[in-house]
Amino acid sequence: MTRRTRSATAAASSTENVTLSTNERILRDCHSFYIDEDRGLIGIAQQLGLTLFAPKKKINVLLIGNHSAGKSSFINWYVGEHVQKTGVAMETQGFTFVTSGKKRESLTGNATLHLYPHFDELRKHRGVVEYLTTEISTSKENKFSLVTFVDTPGLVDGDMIYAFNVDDTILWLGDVADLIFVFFDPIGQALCKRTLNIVEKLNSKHPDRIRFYLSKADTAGTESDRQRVMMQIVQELCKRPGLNKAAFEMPTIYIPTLTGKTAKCENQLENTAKEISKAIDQMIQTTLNALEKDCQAIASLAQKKKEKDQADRAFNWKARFRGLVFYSLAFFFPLMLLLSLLTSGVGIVEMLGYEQGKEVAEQLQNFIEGLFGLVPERYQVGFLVCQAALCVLLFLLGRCVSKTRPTLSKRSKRSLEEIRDYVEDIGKRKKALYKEYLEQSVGSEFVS
Ligand SMILES: Nc1nc2c(ncn2[C@@H]2O[C@H](COP(=O)(O)OP(=O)(O)OP(=O)(O)O)[C@@H](O)[C@H]2O)c(=O)[nH]1
Ligand SMILES: [Mg+2]
Repeated sequence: MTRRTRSATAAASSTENVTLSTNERILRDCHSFYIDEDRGLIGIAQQLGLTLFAPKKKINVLLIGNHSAGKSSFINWYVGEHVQKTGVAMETQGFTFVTSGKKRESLTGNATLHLYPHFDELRKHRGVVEYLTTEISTSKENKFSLVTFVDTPGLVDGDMIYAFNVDDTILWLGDVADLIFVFFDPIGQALCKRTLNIVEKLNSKHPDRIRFYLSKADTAGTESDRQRVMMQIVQELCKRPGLNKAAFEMPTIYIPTLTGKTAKCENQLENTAKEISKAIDQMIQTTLNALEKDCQAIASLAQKKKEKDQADRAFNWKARFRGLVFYSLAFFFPLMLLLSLLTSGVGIVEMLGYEQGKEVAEQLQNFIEGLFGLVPERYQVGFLVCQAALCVLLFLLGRCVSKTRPTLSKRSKRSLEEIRDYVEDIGKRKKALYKEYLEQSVGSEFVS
């Protein structure tokens, strides 16, 4: 990277820093710790045989409900922009991701899956990609910059034919969603069997993610009408064993700008924004905690690898020693034999005229002769064969016990130390990020 491009990137990132909220910056920093090209935690962990995943930068909010329940209108309200088409007709025919970005743009299915590779599994749901779009908005309204809404087609019973398996796709999206908003409107109520079936399944799998709302509550009529509608919905829900839960809550919501006359009932629309904020806070804490855990896991793996290398080195020393013992034993007898031949048969020592050597040679010869003398003459050939076999056996055993384990090069050891220092440094930066995050809610004087 040239100096000019580097300074341009730095300038761009500092301008970005100014426009980003603290939470966005925390999540962006955490994300970059993982995916950094040179020193990303994902790459480092991979070297150590550990698989890590980059943390999310946004939460996914899945919206489901009967046709015309007000799902798309709710997204438009939260985003503060008319991103999604709304109307009494079946407006949303496929799945739409509504997310924030630098430029207002609409993406097709394939581009959407490039943007969200973790949604790639949607390809397995036949027909979905053709009905998948992404709407990018520049809005900074509410906490939209940290949310991706997933708008779904309105659910209806009967002859309606979807171009894909809508039930399975929604169930799959429920698995990857952080929040699932279920909208029941006073007209559709909870009478759509398809909606109830899906909600029941989602609720059995992710009861903590589901939130029920009575949408378009302003159209419910008088207070007593609204209560009757509520009762009917709750009754329908309670018929299902999977939805028959205690402390059932269903805030009433409506979009103020869409009400004809002044609505008479209480609007708990802010509850939705609060739920989204809570889920974002949860995600930030989970991300920071995961960062700490992942750094610890990497440091401990690096340490273990170092300890293993030390143990391997100690093992190798022992193996070499064991090998030496066995090889010495294996070569002892043939060496004796050779020396005896050299000293007696050829008489090299005498030839060379070494007086002291001659003495040693004589002793050696006596020893060998003594050794052979122990064996009766008729067994001496057999004894020699046995000795040869023993020699081969000891040699093979020596090879076996002297096998060494591979050890780390100096460079690899240094790189392990660097990894440990690096994750320690990230740990410190994570502490600073946590502090920043907590300071937003409790103030700097309470955070140590
Ligand atoms: N009075 C009133 N009308 C609403 C409210 N929310 C939505 N609407 C209207 O209800 C109709 C349907 O709204 P949509 O947002 O398109 O509903 P949807 O659930 O996305 O519908 P599908 O995409 O067809 O499933 C539109 O005409 C909206 O203007 C509300 O809170 N109060
Ligand atoms: Mg819609």
